[in-house]
Amino acid sequence: MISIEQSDLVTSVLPEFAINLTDGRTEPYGSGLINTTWRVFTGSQDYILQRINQQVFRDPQKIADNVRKIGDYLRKNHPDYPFVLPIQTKSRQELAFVEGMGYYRLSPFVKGSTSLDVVENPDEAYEAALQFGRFAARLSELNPSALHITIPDFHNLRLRYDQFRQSLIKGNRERIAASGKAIEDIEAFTFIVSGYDSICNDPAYKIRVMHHDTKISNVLLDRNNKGMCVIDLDTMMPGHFFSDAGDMLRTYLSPVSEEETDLSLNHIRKEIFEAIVKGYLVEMRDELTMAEKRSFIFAGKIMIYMQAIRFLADHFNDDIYYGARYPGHNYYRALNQIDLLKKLQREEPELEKILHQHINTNK
Ligand code: GN1
Ligand code: MG
Repeated sequence: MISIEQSDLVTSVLPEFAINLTDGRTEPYGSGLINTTWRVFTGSQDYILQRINQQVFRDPQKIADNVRKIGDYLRKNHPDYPFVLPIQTKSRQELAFVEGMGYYRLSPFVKGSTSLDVVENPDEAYEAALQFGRFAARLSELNPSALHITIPDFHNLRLRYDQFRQSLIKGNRERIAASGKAIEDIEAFTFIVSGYDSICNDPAYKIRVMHHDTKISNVLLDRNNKGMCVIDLDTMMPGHFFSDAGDMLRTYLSPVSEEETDLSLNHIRKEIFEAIVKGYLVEMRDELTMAEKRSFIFAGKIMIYMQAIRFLADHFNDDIYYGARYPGHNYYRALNQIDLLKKLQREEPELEKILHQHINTNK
């Protein structure tokens, strides 16, 4: 990964954009693992600057095209939706390319907005789920194939599983030898991969325009903690409902994140589950098929399992994708996700009851 000097951002990157940011000061911002983000302070309006990770997004222009397409669609069909328009470059592009420094995009920081790193209460989960549901519902008439696929096979669980198997063959022998229990746990959940295959072959599970990164920090809230809109459209592309619903379950249900190594703190909060279901269905009740609604919990399993195998495979592959801030970082992240998956499985009967109450009512 190349390291970017903040002074270079001000002298080489910000001048590419069609607004005057000569007085800008940048500070690292957020907690994303893939792109690098800064907040640009100007004294009045602030901005969010992001460098696109080209190892992951091989063709950043596809992101720019998608964002433009979605922006145009919303402006035409849902002008009330508060879409955060990116700032164009001097040559009217959505991305600035700077030789030796990569691709950047700039958006206004929405005044009065905040975002959260963890879901603390059901109201927050409800607001976030409602926002992701609203975004999906607003885009439900946009033909998914009109969008580029910005990361091929991003949530292809079959492929992720094959990649995990590959990492067992080609990966770091010492790390693999020390991870017997985790590997065994992963193998005990392969029914999720088969379930995923069935979903992909069943027309009752539709191809939709999905966000693919529904973590809480991608929702902007106003001063009263009401959802305003969603952000981070890098992975807006055709997909299945489980990507968005499942990643909300993965990242909101537990009071601690995937970074937590004290697994006794990981647990499933049923009231948060209920809030996610309620919030999402406010917007998506008429959009989702019955098969999709019934698979809400399975969506969570797919996404938690996928994250567990991605982390563990990366550990075996010497952390080439996610990086590691301490020895074994991706191993512990994987253990966290395996633990979460087991706990979700344990609570499933209770969660099913809650789910069915909401599917069967017309609230
Ligand atoms: C990555 O960079 P960030 O934090 O938005 C990853 C997601 C994972 C997440 C796990 C493009 O997202 O799929 O769920 O890390 N994004 C990509 O924290 O790989
Ligand atoms: Mg993201």
